[in-house]
Amino acid sequence: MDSNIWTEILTDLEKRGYKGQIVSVHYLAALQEEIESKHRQGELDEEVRKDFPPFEFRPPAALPNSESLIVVAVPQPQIQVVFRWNGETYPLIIPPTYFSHPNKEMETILTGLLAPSGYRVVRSLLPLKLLAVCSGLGSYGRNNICYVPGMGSFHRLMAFCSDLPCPTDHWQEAQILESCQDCNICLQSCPTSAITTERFLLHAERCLTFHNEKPVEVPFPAWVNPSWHDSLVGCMHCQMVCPQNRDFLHWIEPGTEFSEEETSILLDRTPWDQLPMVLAKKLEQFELNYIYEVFPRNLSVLLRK
Ligand code: B12
Ligand code: SF4
Ligand code: SF4
Repeated sequence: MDSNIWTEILTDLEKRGYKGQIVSVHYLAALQEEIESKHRQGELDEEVRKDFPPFEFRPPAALPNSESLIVVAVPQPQIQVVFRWNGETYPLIIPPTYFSHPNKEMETILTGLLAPSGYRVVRSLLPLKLLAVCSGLGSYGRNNICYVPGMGSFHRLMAFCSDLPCPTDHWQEAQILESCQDCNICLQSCPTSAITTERFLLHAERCLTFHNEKPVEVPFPAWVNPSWHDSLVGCMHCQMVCPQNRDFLHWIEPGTEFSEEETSILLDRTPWDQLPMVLAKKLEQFELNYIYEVFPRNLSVLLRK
């Protein structure tokens, strides 16, 4: 009976173009141990660790009798936003995952599937790539990003706890893509040398994304070369060169456009509450309000490079 619901959920997700996997809640302990062992071995930079969300390695208080973890991958495109500045047109990329935040929508879908059988779901804050890979949903690329068949690395991961009993007990060691065995293109194209041969774990403190996701008032470290930036936030170098992403690279959805006047207001790093109402609404409409804290600084670098 429960395994029927389990199959129904995964089939329903696939019909919607998503992919999911369900594992026992007992593996929360394995996830915790894996992350903490990296900490004990001194492999996690302190500044990077401070940026981790507060992972919850226990069933959430809202669902203490959780039995399973559901991890879902939702395909995500790159978004192109156009800025007009000094008579020039600048089309800039927002990488997958920054634009759309479908967590609530997914919770509603899963609730709709589980509620008729009396089960519930609650969103869970977990190390998502590790969960996805150990559950069998995807594999790590050498660039430390998770690849899911049919989506490459262009997807958003999310996780939920549920009181739905888990009928099978599938868990595996973290896997690397087979195609990485004879390839290191991402390593060669990473401008900051965050991907190395000396260890698998990313040197996240060197990753450009770590630095260009900081608030506008934080200056870039002196070693960051302005020419390395390729996106309004984040960085696409190690994903764009990857052969496993070949089929997804051209999935670019149009975002909005900003006039010379609007671009100038953004470049001035105008505080959110002082933005003209129309511009604030436009940023909200295109979900750029989520990254407003960070992108005006990156924009200055990109328009001047
Ligand atoms: C903190 C964080 C960052 C930090 C630090 C990244 C890091 N590597 O930790 C920074 C700001 C740098 C960052 C950057 C990016 N991020 Co980020 N980030 C996160 C966050 C919040 C936590 C990640 C985490 O758990 N780190 C802890 C480390 C220890 O875990 P790990 O990276 O999985 O590392 C494991 C492996 O290295 C493994 N391992 C060790 N040795 C070996 C050896 C072998 C052979 C194998 C197979 C494995 C293995 O062990 C480690 C776990 O202990 C997640 C959201 C979430 N809740 O999970 C998003 C998340 C991982 N980020 C995401 C994205 C999209 C990005 C960027 C691509 C953004 C961009 N540039 O456009 C970059 C990618 C940079 C990169 N090359 O990895 C997506 C990834 C989606 C995907 N397809 O995988 C996530 C899941 C957000 C989401 N909801 O979708 N991110
Ligand atoms: S570029 Fe090559 S090594 Fe890097 S993740 Fe893709 S297949 Fe693996
Ligand atoms: S996101 Fe950019 S800086 Fe970070 S590992 Fe990939 S290529 Fe390197």
